[in-house]
Amino acid sequence: MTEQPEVIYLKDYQVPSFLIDQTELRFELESERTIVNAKLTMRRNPDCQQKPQGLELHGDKALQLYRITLNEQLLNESDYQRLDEGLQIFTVPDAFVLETQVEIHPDQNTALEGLYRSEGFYCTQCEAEGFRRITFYLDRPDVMSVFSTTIEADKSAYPVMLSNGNPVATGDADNGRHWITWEDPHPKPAYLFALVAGDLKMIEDQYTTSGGRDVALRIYAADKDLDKLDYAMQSLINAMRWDEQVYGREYDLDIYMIVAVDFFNMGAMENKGLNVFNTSCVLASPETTTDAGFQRVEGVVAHEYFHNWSGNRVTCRDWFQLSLKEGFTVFRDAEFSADMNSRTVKRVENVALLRTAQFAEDAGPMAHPILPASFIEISNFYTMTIYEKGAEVVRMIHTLLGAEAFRKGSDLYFSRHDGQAVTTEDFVKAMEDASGRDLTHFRNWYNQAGTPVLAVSDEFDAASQTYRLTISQSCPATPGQDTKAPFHIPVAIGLLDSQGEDLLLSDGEAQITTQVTTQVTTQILELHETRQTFEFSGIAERPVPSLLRGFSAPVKLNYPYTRENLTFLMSHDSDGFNRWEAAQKLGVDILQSLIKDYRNDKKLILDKQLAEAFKVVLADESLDKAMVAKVLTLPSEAYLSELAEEIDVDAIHHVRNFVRHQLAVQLETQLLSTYQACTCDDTYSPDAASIARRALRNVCLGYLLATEKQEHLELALAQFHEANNMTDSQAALNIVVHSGYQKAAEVILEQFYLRWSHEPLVVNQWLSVQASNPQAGTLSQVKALMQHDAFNMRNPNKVRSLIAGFSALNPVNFHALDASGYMFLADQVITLNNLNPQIASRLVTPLTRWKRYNTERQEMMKAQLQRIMDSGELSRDVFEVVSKSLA
Ligand code: B3K
Ligand code: ZN
Repeated sequence: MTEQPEVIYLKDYQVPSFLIDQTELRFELESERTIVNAKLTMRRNPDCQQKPQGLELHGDKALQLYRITLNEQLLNESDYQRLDEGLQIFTVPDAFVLETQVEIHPDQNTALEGLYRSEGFYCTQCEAEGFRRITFYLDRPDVMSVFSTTIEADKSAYPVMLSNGNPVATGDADNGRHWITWEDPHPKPAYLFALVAGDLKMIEDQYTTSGGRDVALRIYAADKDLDKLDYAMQSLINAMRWDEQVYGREYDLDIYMIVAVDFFNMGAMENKGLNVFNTSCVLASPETTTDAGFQRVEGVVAHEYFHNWSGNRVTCRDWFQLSLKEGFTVFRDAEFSADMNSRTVKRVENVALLRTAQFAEDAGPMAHPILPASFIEISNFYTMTIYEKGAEVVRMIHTLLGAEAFRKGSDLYFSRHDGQAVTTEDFVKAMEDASGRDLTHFRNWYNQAGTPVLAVSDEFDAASQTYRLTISQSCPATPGQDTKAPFHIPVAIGLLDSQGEDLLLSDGEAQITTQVTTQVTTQILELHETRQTFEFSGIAERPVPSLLRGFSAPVKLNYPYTRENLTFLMSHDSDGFNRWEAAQKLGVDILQSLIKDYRNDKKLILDKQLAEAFKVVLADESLDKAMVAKVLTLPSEAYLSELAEEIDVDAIHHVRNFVRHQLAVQLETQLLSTYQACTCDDTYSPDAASIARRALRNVCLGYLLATEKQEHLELALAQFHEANNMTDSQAALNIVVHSGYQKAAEVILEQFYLRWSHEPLVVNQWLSVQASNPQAGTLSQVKALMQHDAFNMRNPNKVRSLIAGFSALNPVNFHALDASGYMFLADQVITLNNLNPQIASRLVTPLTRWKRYNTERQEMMKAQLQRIMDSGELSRDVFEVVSKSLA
């Protein structure tokens, strides 16, 4: 049994007793070990009331301590002691220089935290608490220090050696070695430290900031990937310009570096001046990268760049404040992507993600507010809630204040707190101070978990020409929070007349009163109470309400729309997001009633309205093709599951396939002509219009194969063979494999692998196409693939593609009634718990949602969670997730 790990509480926060003004590091990279010398210039923190006699530093158990000196005096063993996860020095003066020397083993580091090796390169990952695996330190974000870093290594194996800031000196050493010193003038917490060394190649560009600073931009990668860096460079330049224009933020060093590594626990890391990226978020080429991949590169490059202000210049006081930098930065990168591409498409994609993954998290055992009150392992809190819901909360502030006041607020926040480690409260306060708005009630979003549910009803009084909307809010209980106070929710609405035109509404006041200043077509209703009625006068006929336009708040909204209302909104709503939303709602309504029929053994008959609505959309050439593709895509199995009271995996899968088949048969001609109309031989370009065309074409292809006609299989195979880009060839591969054409699938899977076996990122796609295959027999295929050369349990990208591809993206197979999927996942979690706890604990997620299934599945899922629990010494990461989900 695992010893009960300690729970850390926000309420216990105390300022650090000591500060580190200067940090001088020296790394000697040797083949079997690395020696780390740290020289810390320290003093007591004047803001700390206590004056402890001694000093406690963080430090991992695995650090091999060679020596410590205090003000150049060698300490002996009676002067200090090793703690479980640190070092205590019994007596220190008010100001002193502490030097330590330790040995570490990057080549044995499979957790990929601290200093480790990725395919021959050295690299680091320090957020959140990885720096303590490198040396003894005050590894907390409110201790900010100026860093100087010297790296020494073999010159031929490690010609490139990088760290934060600017290079200031370099030279040769004995035995074919060389060294370099980097200095970062900006004080920073240790989590932003980075070191990279290896035989890296780079591309270089240059950017001049609006203030006139010339910045060298360098993107480093392995030689073979050098031709896949241009898109990241262009994205970086676009992001730098955008942040100047939209937020008035300029870059603050002479050099900005990005390094691509293959072994990485997440997407990328915003280390000051030296971002380290998962190759999956930086490499892009038409032959190897899908449209989604290109957009991911653009978004992640921008996200990490934006952190330079929202995260680095102004950082977090403690890790409970994580959403301060992550929620805000996600909001910033989403707006950037919206400006670079199609705003509505970007919003639809974000909301789809939020509503499946984040809503599910908020309804599960790990539910937490965006400002959590406690944690066991902070790595478990890099969640959809902190990131995506955190971004929605910032977006709501933007909606409530308006763009101009929001910008004043962000300017005030950055200037007031530059160089500081602050809290979400400081952010909200700056927004209040700059705008004059009172956000007292709004703060509930920071402390309460769970997804609010809005129930909307309306009445129309023809005699007085009055229309009333009544909105009630509630929020389900979450762990540790049985009841919730009402939230302050901005609900953007419009009212449509019978011609589909927007009615003019008054701006500003929630309650429409006599004084009408300006008239708008979208009004923000501010909901504060459990139940509120909003009245609109001068309304001549009963309108159709368009509710929660642009998804103005992260809530579930229920209004008794008829199917006619929804098809009407699909074609008339002036809000692009809500046109899509109407299609989703229509799809959900139809699918849910068919699921009920299926479970009652009734014959399935598809309501004609769906095909008719789709036909209209397919015929309308004025529509954005990307939106047509989105509208034609039925609500996902994941979304239907999230909405279900009790998830019936098989019913959802069967019914959704049935509807797809019916639609395909009924719309075959239109689908085929749209498919052909979207065909294009131009050279690949990842611009919005081309992406839209490919998206629509591939949605049509998917439907066409659902007709089960041989001629359409031929079409898909032709696309697979002739495509000049990865988007089209991978889409064809995916469709053929998932449609159950087993023979054809085997052939093209083999061809695909032979063609791309030298491109790890493409091979990852190949793994995930197979892992997510809903056809029977996938689990044994996945097990076989684990033995394949293409798989490596130590590489998180491989694990995500194959194992999470199966457990998270293949519900019918994962939830097989013989428990084989559950047992398989538990086995992998137990193995990974030792190798890479962060990846292991992410992988458990599908099992933690057991309460959502029927008793039979519940028992089987719990049994596997229990088996993980009993499997021996668990990491804090896995322990926290498993114990909370069994509680
Ligand atoms: N800040 C990093 C995430 C670090 C995760 C540490 N377990 C990437 C990002 O959000 O930009
Ligand atoms: Zn981030």
